[in-house]
Amino acid sequence: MKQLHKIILAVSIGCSLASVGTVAYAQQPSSSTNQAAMSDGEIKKVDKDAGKLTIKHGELKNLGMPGMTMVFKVQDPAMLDKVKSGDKVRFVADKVGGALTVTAIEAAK
Ligand SMILES: [Cu+2]
Repeated sequence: MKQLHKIILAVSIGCSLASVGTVAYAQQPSSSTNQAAMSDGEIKKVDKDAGKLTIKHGELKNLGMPGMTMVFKVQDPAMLDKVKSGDKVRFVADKVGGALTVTAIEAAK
């Protein structure tokens, strides 16, 4: 169990580094493949007990989903501390183990 925790920590550090790269890209006017994967959304609810976010999202092209308000799991519980209800965000959602999961999230500018 402790081993698993270490792996999760390592993965989330990797994610943080990846999002730093994304922020650097965001300052350039031209789009990149990195940017294309991110979708716009607005946080409607943060459920720390369940590890879930309710997001009003725009089209999710990678999932073939139109805009709607729905609940997502988060890949990393630390994401729940980064956002609050009403925040405008850019995020990446993907199917992880059959569940729609936020795999990256950042504040929208
Ligand atoms: Cu949806």
